[in-house]
Amino acid sequence: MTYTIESAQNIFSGTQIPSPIPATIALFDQLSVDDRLAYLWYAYTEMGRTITPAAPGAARLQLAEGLLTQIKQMSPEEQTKVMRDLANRIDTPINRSYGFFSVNTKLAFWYELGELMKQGIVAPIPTGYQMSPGVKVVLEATQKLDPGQQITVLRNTVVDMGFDTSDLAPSSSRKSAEPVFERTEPVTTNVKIEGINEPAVLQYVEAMNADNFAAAIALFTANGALQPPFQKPIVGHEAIAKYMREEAQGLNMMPKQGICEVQPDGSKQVKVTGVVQTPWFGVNVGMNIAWRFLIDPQGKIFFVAIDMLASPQELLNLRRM
Ligand code: EQ3
Repeated sequence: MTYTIESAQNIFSGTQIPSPIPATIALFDQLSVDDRLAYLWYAYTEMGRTITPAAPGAARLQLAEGLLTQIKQMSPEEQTKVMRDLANRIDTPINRSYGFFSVNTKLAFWYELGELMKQGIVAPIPTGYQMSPGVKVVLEATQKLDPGQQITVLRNTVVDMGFDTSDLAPSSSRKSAEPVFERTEPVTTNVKIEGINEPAVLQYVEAMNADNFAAAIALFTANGALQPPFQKPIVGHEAIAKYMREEAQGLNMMPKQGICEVQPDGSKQVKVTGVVQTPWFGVNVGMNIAWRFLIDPQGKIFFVAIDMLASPQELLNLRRM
């Protein structure tokens, strides 16, 4: 074998031009805790004038029910403290519970808190709060992003809140099944990608668009890896399957074009660009994405990286570099 995960990470390295998303999150991270919460409030409500997320289903909200009930019963001061603690990522029992939530349950939890804030059941941004110049800078940076990038900033800041439980073993009571996202759009089958006829790539998209993760996983080598945007590779069938169940449900992948280069050892390097929709925003927000696949000589996926493109022009950038 002439490739490793490290070498695979560098295929089509020209795709990885600096994204404005981590830069915006770095600005956000420099804000004080009240400014971070206020930024999220303004960014979310501003975005909500054009696009709003779909309400999370009852099954998903049920996973956050315990925390939400506790918070509803608190005084406004205590509620504000809980939100500050979450944004400060300190070690508290509530922050640990939140830390064990899946990405989509964290989003559902904040969705519901936002609704409760609007209804006056949970404390809003403190009255008299004065927006600092720092918040204005991050809001302006956010306004320059396209909608797909804006929702990625919101998602990633929400995911990073609470206590980091990655080094803690979840108790068995915390291993709740991930509720499904109901698909409202018909599933795209018979995928066609201009310039690509590699079966593993076409079958990958078909399986993912049907939430058939077993079929998608079967396309990977046993030591294969999937690298989500801005993350390290997730290696092996079991880890990839867990990740897909938690984070890839209900996605609508619309790859458009690609290139495939056969290497001397028979492996193939494939780059595909296109648009992905999340069930949270459906057809209203498209994210411009590149997939970089390394297919082994037997036609199995050894590696796939998913990159958020810096601009729509990058959709047409299939150059090697
Ligand atoms: C209440 C309020 C407003 C104020 C308070 O002060 C603080 C907070 C946090 C508040 C609430 C904020 C809320 C409710 C934010 C909600 C944000 C949402 C719902 C964001 C959702 C974003 C979803 C995204 C960006 C999904 C992206 C998915 C991608 C790119 C999938 C890629 C994949 C592909 C294409 C594959 O092939 C393999 C799998 C993989 C998942 C990697």
